[in-house]
Amino acid sequence: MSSPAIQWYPGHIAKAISQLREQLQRVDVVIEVLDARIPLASRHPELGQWLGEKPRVLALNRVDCVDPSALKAWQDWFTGQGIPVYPTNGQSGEGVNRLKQAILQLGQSVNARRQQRGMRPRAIRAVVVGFPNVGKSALLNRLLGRRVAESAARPGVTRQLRWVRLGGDLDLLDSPGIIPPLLPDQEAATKLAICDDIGEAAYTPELVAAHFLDHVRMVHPQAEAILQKRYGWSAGIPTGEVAVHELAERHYQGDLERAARQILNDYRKGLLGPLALELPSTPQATAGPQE
Ligand SMILES: Nc1nc2c(ncn2[C@@H]2O[C@H](COP(=O)(O)OP(=O)(O)OP(=O)(O)O)[C@@H](O)[C@H]2O)c(=O)[nH]1
Ligand SMILES: [Mg+2]
Repeated sequence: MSSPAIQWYPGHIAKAISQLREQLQRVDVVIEVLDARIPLASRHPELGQWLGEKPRVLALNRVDCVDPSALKAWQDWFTGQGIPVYPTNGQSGEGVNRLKQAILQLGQSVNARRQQRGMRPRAIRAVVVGFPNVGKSALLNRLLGRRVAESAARPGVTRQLRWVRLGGDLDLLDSPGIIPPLLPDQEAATKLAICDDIGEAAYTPELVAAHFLDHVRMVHPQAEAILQKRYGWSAGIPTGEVAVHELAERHYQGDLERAARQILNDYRKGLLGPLALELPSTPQATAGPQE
């Protein structure tokens, strides 16, 4: 039996997209925030078209969740395409100063033009844009050095666009996570589910956790020992599905959903180590659970 496809498009997202496109006229610089574990799956395919020539920087957030070699590979990959990329940690603030300098630098031309016209300089206006739960609001707080926007570990926290103006050199617009109405690439959609970058109502945790285990065992063979130790699995568990069943039987009276949630939450909290789910040089496609 095949499972329903992963789709998640709550009403506030459609509204946010139209408001965002309106507000873009008022913005000098766009900060596109990606999840460093899945930089391709967490990239909005239409954003480039909406932005046109608008200056933008890319924040590769959650750097603590990927190993340094994966981070380097992605930095090289984006830089090779002429896209300035800044690795950040919205929680600790790592990398945020460099990001801020890049934003101010890109916005400089605004004040140069104003000066030519005899006008006083004004704060640079930037917006944080990206998929749900990638850390946009956390980054905004770090960029402003104050906790002004709500930021929490679930997708869909920010519901409305909101300008934050603190009278400094940077005005920031926080925006709700956006996502396309349809996710034709279900492999990518599964990665969004694994990373908690899409609403929980959109997927079945058992299928997603099983797929996560299969994927990790394939691309990170060194994680096998960590998984065995944490979950008490013996060597030779054939598939992720069997592994989820095994954990459910042993710890959760056969409750597959609870076992699956434990595995996914462990990964999301970094308890399984830093594990990138996408690398620029490896094939992205493996069979997802929805196929
Ligand atoms: N480990 C880690 N956690 C982070 C990082 N940046 C943000 N977080 C956490 O991720 C969670 C989501 O952050 P938010 O700032 O609410 O994300 P958002 O993109 O604004 O989410 P929505 O408003 O729901 O779209 C929070 O618990 C943050 O503390 C990071 O770089 N590393
Ligand atoms: Mg937010």
